[in-house]
Amino acid sequence: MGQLRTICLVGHSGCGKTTLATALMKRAGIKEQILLDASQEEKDRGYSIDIGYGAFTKGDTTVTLLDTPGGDEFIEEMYKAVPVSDVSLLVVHAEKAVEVVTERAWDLTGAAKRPTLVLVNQMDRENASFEKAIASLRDHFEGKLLPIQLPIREGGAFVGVVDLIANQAVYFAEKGKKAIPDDLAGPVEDARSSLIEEASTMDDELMMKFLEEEPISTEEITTSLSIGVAQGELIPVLCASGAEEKGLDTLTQVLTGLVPGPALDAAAATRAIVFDLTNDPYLGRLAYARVLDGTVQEGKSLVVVGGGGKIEIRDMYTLEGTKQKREPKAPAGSIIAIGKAEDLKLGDTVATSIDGAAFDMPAFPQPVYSRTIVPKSQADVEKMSEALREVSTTKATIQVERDPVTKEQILRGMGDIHLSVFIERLKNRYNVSLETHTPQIPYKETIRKKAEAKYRHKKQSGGRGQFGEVVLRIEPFDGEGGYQFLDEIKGASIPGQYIPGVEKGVVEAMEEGNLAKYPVTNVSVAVFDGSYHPVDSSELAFKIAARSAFRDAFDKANPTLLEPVMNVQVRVPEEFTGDIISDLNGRRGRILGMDPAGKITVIRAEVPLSEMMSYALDLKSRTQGRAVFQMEYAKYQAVPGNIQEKVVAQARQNEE
Ligand SMILES: Nc1nc2c(ncn2[C@@H]2O[C@H](COP(=O)(O)OP(=O)(O)OP(=O)(O)O)[C@@H](O)[C@H]2O)c(=O)[nH]1
Ligand SMILES: [Mg+2]
Repeated sequence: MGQLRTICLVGHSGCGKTTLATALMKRAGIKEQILLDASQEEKDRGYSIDIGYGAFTKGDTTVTLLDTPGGDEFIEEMYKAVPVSDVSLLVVHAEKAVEVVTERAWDLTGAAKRPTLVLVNQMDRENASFEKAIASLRDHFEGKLLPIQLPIREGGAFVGVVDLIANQAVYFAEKGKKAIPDDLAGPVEDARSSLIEEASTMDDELMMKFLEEEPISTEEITTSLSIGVAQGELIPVLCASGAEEKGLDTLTQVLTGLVPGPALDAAAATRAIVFDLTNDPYLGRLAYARVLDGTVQEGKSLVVVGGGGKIEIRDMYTLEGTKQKREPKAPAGSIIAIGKAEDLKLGDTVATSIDGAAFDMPAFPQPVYSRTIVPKSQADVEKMSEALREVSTTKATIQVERDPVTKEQILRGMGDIHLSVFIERLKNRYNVSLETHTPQIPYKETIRKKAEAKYRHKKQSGGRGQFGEVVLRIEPFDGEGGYQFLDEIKGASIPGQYIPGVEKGVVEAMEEGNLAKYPVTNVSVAVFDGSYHPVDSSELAFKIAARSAFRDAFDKANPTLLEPVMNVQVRVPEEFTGDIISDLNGRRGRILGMDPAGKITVIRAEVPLSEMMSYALDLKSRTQGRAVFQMEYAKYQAVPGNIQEKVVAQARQNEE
């Protein structure tokens, strides 16, 4: 059986990953149409949105490519692809060098100490510079970046590369020509000796030879380098042009030769990790998985580790070019797509036994941008929830939620482009049209002091009347659940059977609020007196009385608006720290701390949610996309008086 390699392409949007992956497959002899950016939204926009899957075979090695999008709002795809790849191919634009997502990709691949290769791509461009790209990489990143090639340019054209390991040139147009151009002799010698020096740190024998200046063979360098790559210690740097299909054969050789294959056991108990879900237009829901151990077979069933259900493997696919083909048997190291597996979730480990070891995927970033979504027509209302569910289960950073306070349907994502793309997808695939607007803030109401009120509900017009009188006291309450109800009736001023009615009335009044129609919280309510009528009293009458009594007491208890406050963490390059802090202050933020981490500062703050609604967009424009942030709900806190006045006035206006 042949070898398997899984390679993820990561890097900033526009560096040429999709073009490169397409060219690699084409050169490897894939005859059928290759289409990585296959979805309608990708075709319309001209960039990648989902992981693109493709595979080709070179010699006895089958290479599966995972082409990730480089747009920062689509970052989750990188979180899916990197952990299941044998090597990350970090692609860098030869004119632009290190960009924002290059940094993000570096963190994600490097943090895991995984094998990584860097490719300086688009070397055909007029102002392409391998040297500048390397300098930029070294400036940004700590790590042993080792050029294993140097580009050969003639009259501005990219015509070949010097293979520093073999110490010979490769010309794209002339097979067999191997002479290193004279003007490169010096740079080649320098680059080659640092390459050998670094490689020799991986192997004592080679180190001796290096120190004694003995001749060193291509094989010896290759062996030591691949040890360094396997450990994530050495990071080879190559150059190519995907669009002009230059440097791709050597790249493929390195990817299949230098990069270590998976040390996996095809005979062991079966285990696979589900790292991506898609809705294929022809095949329906597909769960992409990497086989970790053993062999996955059609017709056999697996279980979800940790207690999920049984999964029948009915339709299984691997890739040939970008086409799925049925595959009855996939050994460890394979990337497979499991069809008709509606029950599988992102991050599920499936195995022969429920006690199999779970494969831990890194935690996905949390969505930081929210919009309220409203169906455009009645027909959209009916299709919306199904469509939203289909789309959101495939994406960890797209979440749909109904806000319990405002009752709005909220779509969360990473930014405005991200949400627009998925709203387009809902239209294209499910014919659902949605409008979006800024979500309402889920304010709450509370009181600042103790108050009492009495309310008598009495109706005696024909037939049976209604009667109930409630006297209650409310006061601020910090205990669990934000609410407590006390029955302090002594004697029988309100008979026990009506007390549940009283509580229902209180709860209803609390849900409705009485300041700006937001729910009331942090209140203790004690009913301590009242009166009843032997014939006309009922649970309903007491409910009505209690509701009004609560409202009256609430109005007297110095009612206050509370707003949600978020725990915010911003990671910024240090030069933006001052600017970002003063901006957070301007958003009524409270800075909790600053942790410098290399060239990055992590700022921690508490900021009201109402000030964060467009932060994802504002932060990006303030820092040219170089800062990222996370936020999560922290607590509710009193709104300043002037803002409370505005919110209350707005609520009154809405009511009219
Ligand atoms: N001159 C030149 N242009 C290239 C090369 N590779 C890609 N391009 C162009 O650069 C643009 C972006 O290429 P893509 O391959 O879509 O870039 P990507 O990295 O996949 O971008 P995302 O999917 O957004 O991450 C396209 O217009 C390509 O034609 C190259 O090697 N040389
Ligand atoms: Mg792409």
